[in-house]
Amino acid sequence: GTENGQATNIAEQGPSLKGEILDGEGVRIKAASLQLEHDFAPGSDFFRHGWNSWSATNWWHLNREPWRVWNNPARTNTAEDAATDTALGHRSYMVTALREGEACLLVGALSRYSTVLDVDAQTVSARPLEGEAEVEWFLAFGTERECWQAYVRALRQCLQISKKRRAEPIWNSWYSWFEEISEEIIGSEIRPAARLGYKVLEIDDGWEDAVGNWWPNAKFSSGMADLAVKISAQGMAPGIWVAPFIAMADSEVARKHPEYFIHDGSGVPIEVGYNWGQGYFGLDTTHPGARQWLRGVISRLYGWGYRYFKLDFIYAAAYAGRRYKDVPREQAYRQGLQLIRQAAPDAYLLGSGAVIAPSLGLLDGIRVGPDTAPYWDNTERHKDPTGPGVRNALRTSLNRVWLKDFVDLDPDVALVRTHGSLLSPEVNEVTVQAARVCGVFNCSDPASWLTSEQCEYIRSVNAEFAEGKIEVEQIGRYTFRIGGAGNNGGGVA
Ligand code: 9PG
Repeated sequence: GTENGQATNIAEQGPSLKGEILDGEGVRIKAASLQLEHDFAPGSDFFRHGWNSWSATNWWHLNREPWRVWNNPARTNTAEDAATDTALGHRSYMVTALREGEACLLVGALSRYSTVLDVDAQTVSARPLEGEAEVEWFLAFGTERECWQAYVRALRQCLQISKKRRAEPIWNSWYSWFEEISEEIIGSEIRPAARLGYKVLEIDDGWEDAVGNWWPNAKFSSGMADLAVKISAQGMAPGIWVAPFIAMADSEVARKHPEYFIHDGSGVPIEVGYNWGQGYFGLDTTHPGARQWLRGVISRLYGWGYRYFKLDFIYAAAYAGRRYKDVPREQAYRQGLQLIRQAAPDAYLLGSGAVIAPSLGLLDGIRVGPDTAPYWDNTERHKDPTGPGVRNALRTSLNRVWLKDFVDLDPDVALVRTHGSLLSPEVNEVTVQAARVCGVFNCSDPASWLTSEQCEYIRSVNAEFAEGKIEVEQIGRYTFRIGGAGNNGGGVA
């Protein structure tokens, strides 16, 4: 660590420190930054944890090119932290680890804010994303399992977070209808979803006038309150998708109030990501006018009766750039989330495209991987581990199961249907098992696309999740024993 510019060699602090690291409980060091020498072999496994929900996350290898989006700057801007992304070396956020044989070294932060950890053949270097004067660092040495257990224990003690809510089974419109939804289509899904035992019906992207114009488009001419009433009448919580921290350049708020957005220093809003065939701006959640606008948007949706919010693309509030108040960007992000919480006090808040570390304690659930799709992989997206597909979604989500104590983990929808899908029934079943492992069952399959056996299966899975008694025991890095009531006698996934 460095203190007043002086480097402190922790190895010289005596055998006691080394002993603490070695006993598997770990050791804490307060410092602005850390640099450690390691003697792991050049081909050792390396754990890369990405910055936001969609960011590349995997156990990888030190002697290979870094695990990240390689060839697409627009996607780097959206799915990684563009300000710190690098092709030059292995970079992780919040926590990293090395593993050779049975030996594992974990270096992580006990912080509400993101940290940047670089690993090369000789060293691990750790620093805060935004230059806090001091971070509490955590080091553990032992087996991989001991290291993660110790880190989770320390993080729990440090952040004092416990889960408050448990996600109930959710039907979501995205992975079947995408933007083609209308009030007729949503209306026709309500009764079947209730009959299959879903407890939340979430209307995803496609209802709004435009991203930034958070009122219904012509396909929802009866208004959104009407659907909320119909969903509630069937005993489900009405859910809605909204991306409150972004707006398209031609949205009303961006045209009238460019000053509400993160800018380049001269007041010109900057592009903080790219989707729907265009770039978009990021809300400056420290700007009083922007805050009032945000409160208005969330209160309106809450007022219509929505009690489950899928808050999407929210990393945008933490994008590097200039703001009204000169506060660290992840502090601005947290202020934005706190405001949403006030405006929707008893709603379930799911964050997607969420920055992981600063979301802990504020969100009920977090999407822990990129989008899934009704196919396994898309080879046109070569070297983009953040692109849609079951493979990418499962890989990233299962590498984040250790976050389970802090927040609900949404691995994205499971698929049961065989209609309108390239997936085999075997892969479908893996997506359901991933839902059990992560604890959140989300599905977009319309009842009318399913066989009666598939309907029956979803009904039993929904009952299992509604009861909340699924027992999951992790027995390996990617191996879980799944038991508990109702799971057809359990099994190993
Ligand atoms: C609606 C969708 C669905 C989906 C969300 C989100 O990295 N990206 O460029 C990227 C783009 C879109 C995206 C995810 C990542 O999809 O995850 O569930 O709600 O928006 O438009």
